[in-house]
Amino acid sequence: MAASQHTSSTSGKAKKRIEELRKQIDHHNYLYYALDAPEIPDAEYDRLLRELQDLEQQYPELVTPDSPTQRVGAAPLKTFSEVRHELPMLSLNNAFSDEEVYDFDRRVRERLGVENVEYHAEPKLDGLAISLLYERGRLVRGATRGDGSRGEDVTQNVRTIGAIPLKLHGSGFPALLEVRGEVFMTKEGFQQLNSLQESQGLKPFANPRNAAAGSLRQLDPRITAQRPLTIYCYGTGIVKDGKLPDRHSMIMQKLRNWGLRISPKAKLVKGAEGCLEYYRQMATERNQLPYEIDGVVYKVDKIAWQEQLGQISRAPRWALAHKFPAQEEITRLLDVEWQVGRTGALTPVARLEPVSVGGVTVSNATLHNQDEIERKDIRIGDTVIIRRAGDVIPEVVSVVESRRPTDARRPQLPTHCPVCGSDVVRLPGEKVARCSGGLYCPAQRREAIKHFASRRAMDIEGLGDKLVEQLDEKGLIRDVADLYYLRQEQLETLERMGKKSAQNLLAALEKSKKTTLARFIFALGIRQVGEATARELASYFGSLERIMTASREQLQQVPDIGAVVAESIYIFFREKHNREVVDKLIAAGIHWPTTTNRNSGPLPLAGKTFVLTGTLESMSRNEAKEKLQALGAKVTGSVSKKTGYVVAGAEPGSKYERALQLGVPILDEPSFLELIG
Ligand code: D41
Repeated sequence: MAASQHTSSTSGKAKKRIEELRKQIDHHNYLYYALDAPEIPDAEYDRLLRELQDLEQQYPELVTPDSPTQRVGAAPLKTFSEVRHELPMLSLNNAFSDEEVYDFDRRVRERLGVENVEYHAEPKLDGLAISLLYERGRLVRGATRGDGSRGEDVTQNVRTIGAIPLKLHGSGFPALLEVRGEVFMTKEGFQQLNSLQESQGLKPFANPRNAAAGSLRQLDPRITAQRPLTIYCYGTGIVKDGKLPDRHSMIMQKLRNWGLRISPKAKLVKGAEGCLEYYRQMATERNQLPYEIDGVVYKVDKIAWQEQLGQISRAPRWALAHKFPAQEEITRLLDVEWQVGRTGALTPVARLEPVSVGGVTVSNATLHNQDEIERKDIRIGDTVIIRRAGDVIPEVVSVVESRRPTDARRPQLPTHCPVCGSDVVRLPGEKVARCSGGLYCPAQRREAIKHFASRRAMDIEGLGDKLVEQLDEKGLIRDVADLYYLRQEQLETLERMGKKSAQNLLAALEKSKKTTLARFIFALGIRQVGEATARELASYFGSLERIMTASREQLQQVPDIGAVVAESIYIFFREKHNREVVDKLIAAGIHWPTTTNRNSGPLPLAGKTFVLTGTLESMSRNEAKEKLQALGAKVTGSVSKKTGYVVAGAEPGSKYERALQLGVPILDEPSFLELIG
């Protein structure tokens, strides 16, 4: 009796802690995914999750299906079962020209008998459409769009995607709510996945869309769990026992408040002119976006008008996809050259007859590696199809074999480095051939320096490719640390370098010394360590010293770091030359804020601007303002593109409208209270 009493009180304590942890983790998920405003470093989040996992392992009877730990991936399926969409998932009509957009707007206005129509304009993501069904706020089903009427039940896979809440946040949602959205992969996630695929000898994916589709339609959810999938929601399907706002833009804001991710780029625009302006804006931003889009979508904002317009053969009359021009072209392969990269890897580059692809002249394209050339059977002289996708380097997709000239010849992998003449070696099991010259090879040295200086690494403004080549040629820099020991009079001896530009460069170098640990680690150019891994390392270990001295096993404790990456980091810091360069850099004065500890870090809302509108129930506007300011936020009186959030209480005014127009996120009172803790 005494023993059992003891157990039940311990498990009572555990139950309380478990509930507390789940609440905290859900809160941080909401801030991270829906609001894109994380409050704590990844490492701290991981600690919470690990504590919860440990407790649940100890008390398995306390595990619930919507616990944040229940995302790891269930057992594999034999087949997917079929899902019928109660409300069909419609398709979109396409437009390719301004005229078609004017026609669309004219038809809409004529049918409605109105002069002006407001449209909700959104980026069109290149991913995979899915349906998420929430019952009393719990995710009960995820399904692919399929043919619009029937899709596949991918619930187990969808549950592994961190950006999809297992439980809706806050309150006020309908008892049954179907949310629709596009699952996709960021460009960075795609590239990392492909290098991983290649390092494991697996076939790389052709583009982020295929990678996303292939990952979601996996019979083994444990594989899906390892893929960098995310989502933006763009609409709703079935809704029961509850009401949604009467405008699409407001529904989107509601979805965000319920913890779902919606595009921060969406905006309200007026008429065809507004649509076209948005289209042009997105076309210029396209390459800078972290994910691929293939156009924009316009939707009549008023739901009553959407209903009035209805649909015609499976596509709504109230929506239009305005696509960017096709990005594939045909041209001739003139020659293949081999470029030496930062790690010595030889990459075959196609020299092409120049051709315009989606408005950009392309005369070079990547051929990836020797195996790809053989697999696609590409020969010099061939007519080839090339593709340009976003900011990715153009690639040769395939050969038009019927147009092959008789004298077409196979490209040959050189036996010696085209830059330094060292032997080219291809290790067994590796996909790429490498120059064995190491940092004696000018190409490798220069690439390492360019990478070090690049925007996402040390961000040394004005240190372009040409300058790096000159500095290297003159022997002024032998490694990245030498950059910080350059002197004004040395710089002035360079071509096209006056007094002023030399001063500017020195100032930029000085400025770059103040950095972050993650940037510094990334800048070192350790093989297999991209930006995301560098961030993980920085937040897990917190100091350079600890990263440099970590064992292979300790390195593998970091989320997403496996044996291969751990080995590469370990070896890098055991190399004498590398340690010397690091010491020399630190001696030059490179520094970063120590510890990512929440208490000593910057205030959570620093740099964010808020605008308050309407009446809050729980506090006066002044109190709200003070609370925000105490957290580092700036509170202003008018909404602009730079506004971070609009907090809307009851009966909000014109600021609310303005926020919708500009696509500024709107927080309702419960979400606001949660944000300020
Ligand atoms: O970003 C997208 N790919 C996207 C797709 C979007 N932003 N909005 C969409 N809206 C719809 C309607 C208007 C029919 C609800 C869509 C899609 N449909 C869609 N995605 C795949 C097929 C249709």
